[in-house]
Amino acid sequence: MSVGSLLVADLVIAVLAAAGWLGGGAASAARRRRPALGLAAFALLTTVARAVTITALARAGWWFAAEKVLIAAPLSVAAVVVAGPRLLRAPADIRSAAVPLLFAGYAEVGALLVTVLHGYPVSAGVGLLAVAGVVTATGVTWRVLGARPSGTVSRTAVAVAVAALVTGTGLVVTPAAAPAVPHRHDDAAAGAVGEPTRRFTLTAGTATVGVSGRNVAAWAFNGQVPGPELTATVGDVLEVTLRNRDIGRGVTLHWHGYDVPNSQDGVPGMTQDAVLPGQEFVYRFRADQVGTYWYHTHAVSDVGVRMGLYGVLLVRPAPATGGASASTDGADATTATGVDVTVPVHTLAGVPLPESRTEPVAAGTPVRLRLINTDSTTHRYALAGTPFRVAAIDGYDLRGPTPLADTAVLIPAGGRYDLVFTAPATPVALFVDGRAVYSTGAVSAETRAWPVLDPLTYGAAAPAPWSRVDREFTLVLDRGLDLRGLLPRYAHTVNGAADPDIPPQVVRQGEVVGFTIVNRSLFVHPWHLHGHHVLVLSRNGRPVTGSPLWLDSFDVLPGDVWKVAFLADNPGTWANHCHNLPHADAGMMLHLMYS
Ligand SMILES: [Cu+2]
Repeated sequence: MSVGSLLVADLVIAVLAAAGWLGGGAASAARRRRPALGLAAFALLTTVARAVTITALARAGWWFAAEKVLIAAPLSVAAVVVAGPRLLRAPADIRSAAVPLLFAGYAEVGALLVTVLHGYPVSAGVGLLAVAGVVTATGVTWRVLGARPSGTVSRTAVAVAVAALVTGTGLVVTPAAAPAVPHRHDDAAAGAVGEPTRRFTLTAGTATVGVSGRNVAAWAFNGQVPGPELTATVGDVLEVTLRNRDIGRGVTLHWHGYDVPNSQDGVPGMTQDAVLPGQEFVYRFRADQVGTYWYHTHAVSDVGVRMGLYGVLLVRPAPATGGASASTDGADATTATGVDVTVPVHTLAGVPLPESRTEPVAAGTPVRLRLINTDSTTHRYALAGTPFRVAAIDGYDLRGPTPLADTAVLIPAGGRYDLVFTAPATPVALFVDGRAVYSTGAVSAETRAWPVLDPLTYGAAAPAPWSRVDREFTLVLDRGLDLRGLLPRYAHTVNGAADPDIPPQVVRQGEVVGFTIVNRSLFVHPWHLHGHHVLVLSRNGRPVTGSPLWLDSFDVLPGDVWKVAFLADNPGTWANHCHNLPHADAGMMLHLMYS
C-alpha cells in the first residue's frame, strides 16, 4: 500500500471510529440498546485497527505520523480503556454507558481535529488543547445527561480542562521567531548583459478571445491567448518590455524555468513592484539556457495565469558552424530541418487549449513536440502511432533516452517535456487527457490504459556533479488552520505555517543545498523553485537510476518524499512554492534567500 493510500485509509478509519463512538453514545443515551452495542463494538474494532495504519505511517516517516503517535494514539488508548470495559459488561441499563462512549467519541474527534486542522509539526500546546476539549465536552455531557459524578471527579475534570486549555493556548499563541522579511534584491548586474538582440513588447490587457467557436473573457498579452511565442537563439540578449493596459491588479513576467538574474524574475513584492495599468517594466537577460520554457504573470498569479497571461519562451541552440553538428543525447530532431511544434496546454474558461490541429508531415522528417503544462494540475500526454524518445524535461536534455512506445507521460503543472521522433509513413497523434491536440492524420488509439513513464528510471545514469551537501532543509507539505492573518483560513502549509509566516531558507553562495520535500496532505503539490534547477536524488527512498534529472517543476504526490539538491549559484531572494497556483495563494509559498 502506498503511503498516500495509507494516509487516506487512516483518515477514513479515524472518521469511522469517531462516528461509531458518538453514534453508540447517542444510542445508549436514548436507551436503544442494540444499536448502542453494535456501534460501540464497531468503534472499538476501528479504533484498534487504527494502530495498524498509524504504525505503518510511522514506519514510512515520522512526518506522516507524529501527531498520530503522540496525540491520537494516547487519546485512542484512553477511549478504549474507558469505554471498552463498559461495552464488554453490556450493562442492563445501557444509558449508564453513554458518558464513557461519548468520551471515547470526543477523544477520537479531538485527535482527528489535530490532524486535519493542525497536522505537522506536532506541538504540546495543540495536544493540551485537544485534551481540554475532550474533558470539557465530557463534563458538559455528564451534566446534560443528569449523571452524577462525584465531587472529586468533577473538580478534577474542571481542573484538568482549565489547566490544559490555559497551557495549550499559551503554547499555541506564543509567536515563533518572526521570519525575516524578504528584501528587495536590486541586481545592478542585470543591465550589463549586453546589447539586446531580441526585442519584444508584451501588452497585458483584458480581451475577448475566440476558443473552440466561443468568445470568452480573458486577460491576454497582445490580445491573444497564449501570448506571443518568444524565440531566441542561445547567447541572444532578450529585452522584453511589459506594458499593462488595464489589468487592475497588476502584472509581471516570470520566466518559468529560466534561471535569470534575481531582479528579472518577475515576482511582485520580492524582485519588483507589480506593473499597474499605464505602467511598464523592461526585462533584460541573456538567453543562456537552450530549451522549452514559458512565461507568465506572477501578480495574483492564480487568477492571472488562469485568465490567459502566459506564453511560450523557446531558446534554440546556435546553428552548427560547418561540418556535421555534434549530436547530443536525444537531440535527434534537429530543429533546423525538422518540424518543431509547441503544445502549451491550458484550460481557459473551461475550454481546453490548444485546439486540435492536423498537419501532414513527410515520412522521415524529424519532429520535436514541446509539451508545456501551463495549468495548475497534472496533465497526461500520450503519443500514438510512433515510437518516440523524451529528449528533454524542463529544458534540460536527458542523457541516453531510449525509444518508448505506447507509453504516456504525466507532466506536472509548469513542467515541460520535449518528445522527439522521426515521422513514419502512417499518421501520428498526440493526446492530452484523451483528447487529440496534434496529429499528422487520422489516428484512432485507445491510450488510457498505457503505462506511464517514470522519468526517474529513464535514460542513462551519470555521476552527480557534487559529492557533498552543505545545507539541508525539510519541507513538510500539509493543510492547516492559519489564524495569523486578518481572517482565519484553511491554508496549504509548509512545516505547519503559511505564507508569509514560513521562515525563509537562508543559504550561502556556492553551497550545495539539499531539500527533502514530504507531502503528508491528500493533494498533489507541483513544487517549483525559482532561479535554480534542482537535481533529483531520490523519491520515496529509491535513488534516481536513469538520466540525471534537472527539474524546475515536479509533482510531489500524497505520501511522497523527494530528495533534491541544487547549487546555490544565483544570488537573490527567490520564491519557492507550489505551482498549483491556488495552493500558493492559500499559503504554500516560501522564500529562498542568500545570506
Ligand atoms: Cu500544492
